[in-house]
This record gives sequence, structure tokens and C-alpha cells, in this order.
Amino acid sequence: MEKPFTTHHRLLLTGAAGGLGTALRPRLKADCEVLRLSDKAALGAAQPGEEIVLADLADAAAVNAMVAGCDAIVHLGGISVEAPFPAILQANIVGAVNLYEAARQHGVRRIVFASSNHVTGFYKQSETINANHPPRPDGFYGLSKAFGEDLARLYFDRHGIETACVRIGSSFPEPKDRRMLATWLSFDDLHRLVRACLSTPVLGHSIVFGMSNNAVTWWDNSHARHIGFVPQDSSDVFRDAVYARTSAPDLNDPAAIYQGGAFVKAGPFF
Ligand code: NAI
Ligand code: 15L
Repeated sequence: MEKPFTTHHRLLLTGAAGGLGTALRPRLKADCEVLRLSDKAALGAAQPGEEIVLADLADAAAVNAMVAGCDAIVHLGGISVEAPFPAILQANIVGAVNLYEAARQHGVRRIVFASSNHVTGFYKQSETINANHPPRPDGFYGLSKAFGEDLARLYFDRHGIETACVRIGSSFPEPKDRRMLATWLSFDDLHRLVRACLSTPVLGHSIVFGMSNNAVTWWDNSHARHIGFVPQDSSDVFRDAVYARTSAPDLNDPAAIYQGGAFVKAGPFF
């Protein structure tokens, strides 16, 4: 098969040792000449076409070196669940500032930021929201992602760095429960979305909900049509199996009322 066009020369993937980083690592290699992988956790040996730069996002000097020489970034690194605020502060807030400041200093023009549906987790599952609805974070984790989205806007307005803030729903091999029938994003659709964000001619500062073509959805992506993302997968093929192995939700449970699911009652972590 002919190799598709490459979007960038040296593409940086942070959080490369995590679940989504592991899924994107082989997929993104076709999209660039050199894929630089970074994490604070071990990444194994570099394969052909790969570079490995270990860095803690909270370490500004290490992040600066990690970004040097890259022309675009897919930023997945950070704490991915609700956690004590001091840890979130370092990994997700200080880490994001370090990343954007390094991007500015090294002339990076485009970033795909792994935001989360937990930026808007306190909207109800009976509501449909779009990118213009105000954030309603469901915890410190969601709040840190809201900060990241605003940080990206600042660096676009002041420095012209384009960002796609991808509010990922639930990206796993399969939906794990009934909620994820609405929030699921397949790994292949995640890659399609990241590739669209990297290659669309004009990205600006954009917010896009990361979901597959699921019949049940709470999110309207009509403000992100300029990205050109067309999901090819759907949670619908898993529906019968998910219903068979899970019981009906308690409709008085906040986890069933709000879009953030169980995240809305995680913690409190101070
Ligand atoms: P993950 O927890 O599996 O991977 C995150 C990676 O970031 C880990 O390899 C971890 O070592 C690294 N990391 C954490 N703190 C770090 C630090 N201070 N310095 C350097 N690296 C650090 O998470 P996953 O599922 O792969 O998610 C990737 C990104 O996508 C995260 O930012 C997460 O918040 C976001 N996301 C994921 C969703 C999903 O369904 N998987 C849903 C919504 C958002
Ligand atoms: C997230 O933001 C988490 O990173 C992920 O682990 C999932 O729990 C996902 O949201 C979700 O809402 O299902």
C-alpha cells in the first residue's frame, strides 16, 4: 500500500508509554519522518524512525530539550484520572505550561492536546452540548484539562500556535459499560482524529469531542467541521454484549445522571 503523505518531519508524542500512546505509536509512524517518543516511564528501545527522550513534564529544562527540533506535538502526557491536586498541579498544569513555553521557544506551530470529556463532566447525560458550552469540570483532573484548553488559547492568541483541544471520551479497545456506548472512541478513530488535526490546513484554536460514530451521543461536533474528522467506527456493535453483562443504572446515582460518570464522585482529593 502506498504510504500516506506525512504531516510533519519530526513529530513529538508525549505520554507515549501510556494506553493511548502505545496505541498511537505504530499508527503515527506513517504520518511523519521521525517520531520522537517521550514519557517519564520507560519506553523500550527506539525502533527505526523513532527517537526516545525521557522527561518529566514538571521539569522545564527537560521539557525544553524534549521539544527541541520538533515541528508538531501530540501531547498525551500527564495524569489521566482524578488524583490529589499536588500531583495534578505538577503533571498537568505546570507540565502543560512547560510544554507550551518550550513550543514557543522552539517555533512549534501546531499541537494536539489530549483534553478530556471531564472538562464538561457536570452536564447531564440527557443534554447535548457543543464546544461553545462553558466548562463544567467534574474534579481537579477535569479542571486541569480546562486550564490546558485556556493555556492553548493564550498561546494561540499571543503567539499563533495552533491547538486542537481533543476532549477524548473513552478510548479503549471496547466500551466497558453502558456510559461508554456514548463516549467510546476507537483507537483507529483516535488516530484518524489526530491525523486530521495535524493535517487540516487551518486549525486555529479548536475544541473537538473525541468520539466514534456512536448512535447515542451527548456531544455535537458541528463547530469542528473544519478539522475534517469522519469517524469510521461505532460502539453500536458492542451494544448487545454491554447490555448483557451490565445491569440497568440507578437513575438517582450521580454517575448515571452526569456525563462524567463515576468521575463526578471520585475523591475528594485535596
Ligand atoms: P495513561 O495514564 O495510560 O498515560 C499517560 C502517560 O503520561 C503515562 O505513560 C505516564 O507515565 C505519563 N505521565 C504522567 N505524568 C507524567 C509526567 N509528569 N511527566 C511525563 N510523563 C507523565 O493515559 P491514557 O489513557 O493513555 O491517556 C492519554 C491522555 O489522554 C491523557 O492526557 C488523558 O488525560 C487523556 N484522555 C484519555 C482518555 C482515555 O479514554 N484513554 C479519555 C480522556 C482523556
Ligand atoms: C478520561 O479522561 C480518562 O483518562 C479515561 O481513563 C476514561 O476514564 C475516560 O476519561 C472516561 O471518561 O471514560
